[in-house]
Amino acid sequence: NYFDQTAMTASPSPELQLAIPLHVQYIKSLGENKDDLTYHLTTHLRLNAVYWGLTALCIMGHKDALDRDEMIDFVMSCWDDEAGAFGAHPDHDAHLLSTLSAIQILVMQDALDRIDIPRVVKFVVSLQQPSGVFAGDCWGETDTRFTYCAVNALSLLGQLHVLDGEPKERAVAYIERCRNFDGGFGSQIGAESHAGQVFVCVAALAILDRLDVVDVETLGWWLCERQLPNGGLNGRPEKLEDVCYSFWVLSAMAILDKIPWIDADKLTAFILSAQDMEGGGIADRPGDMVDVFHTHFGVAGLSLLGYPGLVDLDPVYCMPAHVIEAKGLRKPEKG
Ligand code: GRG
Ligand code: ZN
Repeated sequence: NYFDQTAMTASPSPELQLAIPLHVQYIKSLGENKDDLTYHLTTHLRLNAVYWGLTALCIMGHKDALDRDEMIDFVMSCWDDEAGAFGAHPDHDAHLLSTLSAIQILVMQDALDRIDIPRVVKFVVSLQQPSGVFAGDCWGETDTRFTYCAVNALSLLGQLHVLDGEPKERAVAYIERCRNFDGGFGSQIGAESHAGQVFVCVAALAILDRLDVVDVETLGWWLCERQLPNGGLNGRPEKLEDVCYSFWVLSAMAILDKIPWIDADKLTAFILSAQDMEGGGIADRPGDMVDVFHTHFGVAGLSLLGYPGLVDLDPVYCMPAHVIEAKGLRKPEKG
């Protein structure tokens, strides 16, 4: 009939591709609307956003799109000399989240020599609580996110050995107590499983070489259940899909060697459909406003899926695999 014929003769719509030049331009534009990159980054992006932007550029093979010296100067301007670590903005108090971002940026820019490593190590170690979990800063909020930040930062600094023995045992024991019946992990003991917390706990255990704590089959099942009929992933049952879970969920699956349990083609199509094909950038879901966070985690997810032309991402450190490999920190995947 007529409809079948048109369906057969209509030219297929060109398959959506990753618009790398547009996304590079979008990330550059975040720092270029004012003469001074530093000014703009302080007011609009903060230190973690510089890490997201730089990592996305590295994965897309355009690391040099942002000026290296300006970026390093900005990172150093976030140093909190009283605490001995980095804040999110110049004149902000030091925090583990921003300290990890600073270290990740300096590692990617091969500028770790700018850091007073013993002071940062002292700051990180001082935040471990008697239960084993880490606080984010001197005000004491605790979360398994901060344990990940602490062990990632120490590992990148080549100082993970400072946790050897009882501090490491306590850190692992706390994460183990956050494991739930569904194999997932929460932010605190008794908190519900959430894909973001699953990532931080599994990645921290990978760095600490204690993946034996993970119930791989149960968690692998919970993680692949995050895929919805539209191809996108949610962060926990009954919630909406969101591009950033392409990283939080997939990275944990990569560490556990369960990526084949996801429908990669459908997830790839979902991430690509959340691109802004005019202004560049990726949103949390199709039609929403783009931001650098979802641009980074969308590109990161595509890299984990083996999207052609992208640099491999290390799922544990969320940095280019060749950078982690060069530091001798690349973990073999768990079989
Ligand atoms: C170096 C990659 C890297 C991370 C640093 C900050 C951090 C360590 C990890 C964050 C992990 C995390 C908790 C991510 C989840 C973020 C997110 C999308 C939270 C949204 O939660 P809800 O409850 O949304 O607002 P849902 O999707 O559940 O409705
Ligand atoms: Zn999101």
